[in-house]
Amino acid sequence: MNFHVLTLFPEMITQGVGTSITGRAMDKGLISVNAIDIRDFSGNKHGQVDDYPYGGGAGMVMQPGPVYRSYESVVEKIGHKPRVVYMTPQGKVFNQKMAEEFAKEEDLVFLCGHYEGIDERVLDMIVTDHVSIGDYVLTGGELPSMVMIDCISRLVPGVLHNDVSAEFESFQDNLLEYPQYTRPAEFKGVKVPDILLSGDHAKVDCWRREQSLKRTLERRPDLLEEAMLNQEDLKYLKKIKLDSNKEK
Ligand code: 6GU
Repeated sequence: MNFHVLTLFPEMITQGVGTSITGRAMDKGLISVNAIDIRDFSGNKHGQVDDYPYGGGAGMVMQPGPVYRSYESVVEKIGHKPRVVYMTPQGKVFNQKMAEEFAKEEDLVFLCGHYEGIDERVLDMIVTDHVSIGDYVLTGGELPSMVMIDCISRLVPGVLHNDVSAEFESFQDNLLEYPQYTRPAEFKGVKVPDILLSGDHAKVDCWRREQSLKRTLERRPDLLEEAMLNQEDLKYLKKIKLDSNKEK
């Protein structure tokens, strides 16, 4: 999968994504990350890419020309018109389901804005998706694009070890992960739950399922609405809800 990032801060992208699991995926050729400096397409010797807003007001607006030409350079390189994701707090809020959709693309372009935004005309011409990463305001689209690249990359076959990739299934299931433990078996007087040392895999699986259910009920009850729950799950949830009512 090939990510193309249109940005005024290309080193931020290459530094951020070049490390850890995404960095290894790049080395293995499973993904590529191409950070394109919009300033290289300014068309003037000063490298200016922004100007005052028509109608007045604070700040500067990114001009349409450099953005458009940087986009064209990608189209020329790949030979077709890709999906273009504009990173903006006004977009649809990113989630795992959207990541799975985007992971189907061979090429994906991220457009990162700065200053007070980008001239609306070029957005209308090239952007296919407006995406936000949450309800808070950041200084630019670089960190959000890295968040999306990280999340989408781990869905690309081979990027994660196969036994790890099952891990994300549980978010798909809309349940939170169960707690994990490793050695030592006792830490500052706190023991690892006995069941995990029992060697009884069926009991371990059952305990883990219950922990996931309990955690999701306590921390993200909204997720349970969408979760695929069987009779056993429902029985367990009923029981812990009753227990917590008794405490009150
Ligand atoms: Cl995608 N961009 C910016 N600038 N701020 C954000 C955001 C995106 N998502 C949340 N806040």
